[in-house]
Amino acid sequence: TREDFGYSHKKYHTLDEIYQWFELLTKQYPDLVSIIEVGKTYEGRTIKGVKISYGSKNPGIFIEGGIHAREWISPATVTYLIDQFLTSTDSKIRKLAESHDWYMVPSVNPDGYVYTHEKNRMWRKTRSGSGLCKGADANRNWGFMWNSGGASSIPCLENYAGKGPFSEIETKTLSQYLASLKGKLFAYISFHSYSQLLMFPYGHTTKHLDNHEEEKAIGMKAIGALAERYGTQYVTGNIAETIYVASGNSMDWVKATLKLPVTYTYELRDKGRYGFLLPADQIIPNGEEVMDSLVTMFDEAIKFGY
Ligand code: PAY
Ligand code: ZN
Repeated sequence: TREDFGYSHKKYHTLDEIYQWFELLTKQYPDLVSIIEVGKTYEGRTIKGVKISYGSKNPGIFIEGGIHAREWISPATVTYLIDQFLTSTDSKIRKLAESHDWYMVPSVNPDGYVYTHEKNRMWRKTRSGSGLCKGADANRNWGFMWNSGGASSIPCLENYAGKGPFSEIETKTLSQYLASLKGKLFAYISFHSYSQLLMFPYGHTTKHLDNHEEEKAIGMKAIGALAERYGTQYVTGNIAETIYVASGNSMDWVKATLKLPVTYTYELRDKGRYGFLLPADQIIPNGEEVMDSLVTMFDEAIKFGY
């Protein structure tokens, strides 16, 4: 971690700070890091991430953070991972970093994230619309089995699915970017909080996927590795059986449309003591244990030929 470089993992950062740090990274690592623009927002911001690539044509992994604005540990985890992939001297992390192309986006809902910093810390949704209740749940708005359970048609509710599939410019533009990567990606990871779960699709149904057993087996190994460092206990399983039915989420669309074999949604720390307000001194330990789990996840994925 590089406090000398103006970016500390001991505190949560604003969107501007994250984007400024990206610019520094492209200057410090011009051969490895490029800024990617993966979408637009209702209020006119750009959804930005970084691509980290140590070689050409490595298998691609997309990392989604911050789809829910108040889940601050999610963007913080993604920026921690970016830093580690560039600076870690641990041989397992180096191998993981250097053998993949990483598309890493800490906040896919920047309007919401800014709103949690400036107006309402507990905001979850996007900021679209002009009615009494603004925004849609960006994790209920994707165009696969849209609004078919665990989502709402009522704009004032937290899980409002939006006016229609991809009514939100954030999900629409991000999905177009993802579709443009077809053939390059084999894995998609999204970070939420809280509950300490490692979930895989589907969310709209409890029916098992073709590779349910494989995702479950990889998930079990990954949460075992996660627990080793600090004893943090996770549970793994599909979204609908592990937390609740949730349709129109990003992961279901990715699974159904891009047909990637490795797809996981983390519900990060904690289990409710602090909930969305996880203290900043947990960013690093949380990041360390998540990295441990990713090392194992992708070691295991190879064993299944993924
Ligand atoms: O795709 O991860 C999914 C569905 C489950 C999450 C969701 O509702 O989108 C679970 C919740 C979340 O991270 O947003 C859990 C948190 C604690 C909440 O707000 O209920
Ligand atoms: Zn969430």
